[in-house]
Amino acid sequence: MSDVCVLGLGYVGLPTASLLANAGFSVLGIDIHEPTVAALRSGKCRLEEAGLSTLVSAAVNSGNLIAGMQPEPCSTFIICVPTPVSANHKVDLLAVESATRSILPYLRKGNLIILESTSPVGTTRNVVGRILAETGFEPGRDFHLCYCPERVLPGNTVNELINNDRVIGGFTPASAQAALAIYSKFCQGNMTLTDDRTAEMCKLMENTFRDVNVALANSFSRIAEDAGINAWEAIELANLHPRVKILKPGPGVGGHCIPVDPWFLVENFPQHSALLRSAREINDSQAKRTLERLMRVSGLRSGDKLALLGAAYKADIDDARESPVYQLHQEAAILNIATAVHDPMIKPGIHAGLSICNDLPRCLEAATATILVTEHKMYRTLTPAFFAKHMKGKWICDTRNVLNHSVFREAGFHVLLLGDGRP
Ligand code: SAJ
Repeated sequence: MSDVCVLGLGYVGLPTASLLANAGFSVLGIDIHEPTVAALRSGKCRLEEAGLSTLVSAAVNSGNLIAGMQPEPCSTFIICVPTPVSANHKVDLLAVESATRSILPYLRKGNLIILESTSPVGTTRNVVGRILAETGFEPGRDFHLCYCPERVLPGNTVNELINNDRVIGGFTPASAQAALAIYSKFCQGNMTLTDDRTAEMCKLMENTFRDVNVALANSFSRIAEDAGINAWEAIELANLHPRVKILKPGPGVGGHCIPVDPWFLVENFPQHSALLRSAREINDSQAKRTLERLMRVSGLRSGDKLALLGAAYKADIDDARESPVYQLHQEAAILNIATAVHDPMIKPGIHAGLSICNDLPRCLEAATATILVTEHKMYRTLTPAFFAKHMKGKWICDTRNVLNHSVFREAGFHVLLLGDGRP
């Protein structure tokens, strides 16, 4: 019998399972995606994260981490499955419900069940707890139940799983203590105990805080564009104030967390969520606005080709989920502008209906304009001569303020910087 069963071997479940295995637990990692299970069985890591493949192979080689598609009796079950929102911004808890149901035949008295997936307030007790209670066991009395959110920044997952502080929310104080005993085996950050509902709220507040702050930066960039000011310079100067830390404007907010999680609060508390909803709407309309602005000033027209550089939702990661590149592509398609999408980190192919290539000259070929969507390191090194060799037109829109604009302008390019309203 394994000590811990981790359900969901994604960006959080896989490193968590590996860290627990390397800490000496016998771990069973479960996923419904057969290739993910097959890869783990052969010690391979399908995710690009610093230090993760070494961690995974060490865990598998030690014999402490095995993979499967069905749970087995275990002392602890950790649920790390996705909680997306639907097109109308309603939470989809199907994966949480189904992972919980898969535990039902194996639930024993004294087990500890932990939900890590970001979830609406009340999910741990009202969804996970209630499903598990179908066995006749009661949470808090017969088994421990907890909500313990992760806080890892994709791209730095392993380091942050080990070093970040954590909040551990127990349905009962004894449940929180039981989870603390597990996490303290690999987490070196401070761990603070609370109840499950407060921990759920805390996670939603963290990501909503980030979303609202990016929306504030995006609002400032829009005002600066209209006022004829460079928002980047104004933000840098405002940040010299000891209590001001304005984030960076950009083409929109991507990833599987920040554009999703605020909706969990908006859905359940609409009467108090005007600011949250507005932030979501601002961030979601950045892509459309960027394209419209480029079309207003450049010669980009229906029938032209537009190159989009960067499909990952942020720099130097291989994750395109909810990336602003999708909105840019869709808005361009509505205007009959063909797009070619390049990314140096993402495996070439079709990703959620979008074709992504890693051949930059081909992406730029015959393009009238280029939008730099993601600030990958490699894009910072590109020279005007490289663009001039491959592009047809001379328009570059920099949404991240990473290119050397004066060098590009001297070479005859028109550079449109997001947030810069100076003539
Ligand atoms: N972004 C900006 N301007 C900024 C900062 C970010 O436009 O100044 C954009 C990024 O380009 C990206 C999006 O926001 O498209 C989200 O990126 P991020 O780095 O802010 O966050 P994530 O989604 O990679 O990770 C977040 C983190 N949450 C917070 O910082 C509060 C992470 O700690 C969470 O663990 C993660 O969500 C999660 O799993 O919930």
